[in-house]
Amino acid sequence: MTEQTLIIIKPDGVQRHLSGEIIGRLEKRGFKLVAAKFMQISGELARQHYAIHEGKPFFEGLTQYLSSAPSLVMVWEAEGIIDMVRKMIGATLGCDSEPGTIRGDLSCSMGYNLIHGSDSMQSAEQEIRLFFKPDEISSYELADAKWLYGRNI
Ligand code: IDP
Ligand code: MG
Repeated sequence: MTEQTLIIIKPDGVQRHLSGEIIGRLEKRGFKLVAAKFMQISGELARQHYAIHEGKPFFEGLTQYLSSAPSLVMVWEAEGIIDMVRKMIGATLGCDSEPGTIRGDLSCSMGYNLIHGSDSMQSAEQEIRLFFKPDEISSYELADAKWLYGRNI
């Protein structure tokens, strides 16, 4: 089933010049970019986005981190993309994530971990709605869709 997921290149990713590297990995996998916004997320929006973590010891630091400098907020689309991207991102903390993953290759911090990716269809829908109006999300065909998504079985 075609899914959409919210991906945020967080402030450390932008500051460390890793936006291109991260987008490159998503593009090379064949996912379709359907929306993007470069913005400094407000404290209020960061709290809404991470509302599920309210009350946890890292909540204040987390929302300060997300709102401290610009982020690149995007929606990517593909069949089964939510789980595929989560696997590409790796474990939550850079120090725990496997080599080959975005965090495992590019980060080693306890809380600064470069990227957010939605973890379920329900959270993807909520998160996308928080950052984008429906008319800011493009609907189009990729010219190479036949080769990317084709199957012989
Ligand atoms: P995820 O980004 O892998 O989905 P979540 O558990 O949803 O991880 O946590 C949201 C964000 O909160 C993480 O990406 C990370 O930036 C931060 N975070 C999570 N756990 C900790 C922690 O134990 N210490 C510091 N920051 C944390
Ligand atoms: Mg999460």
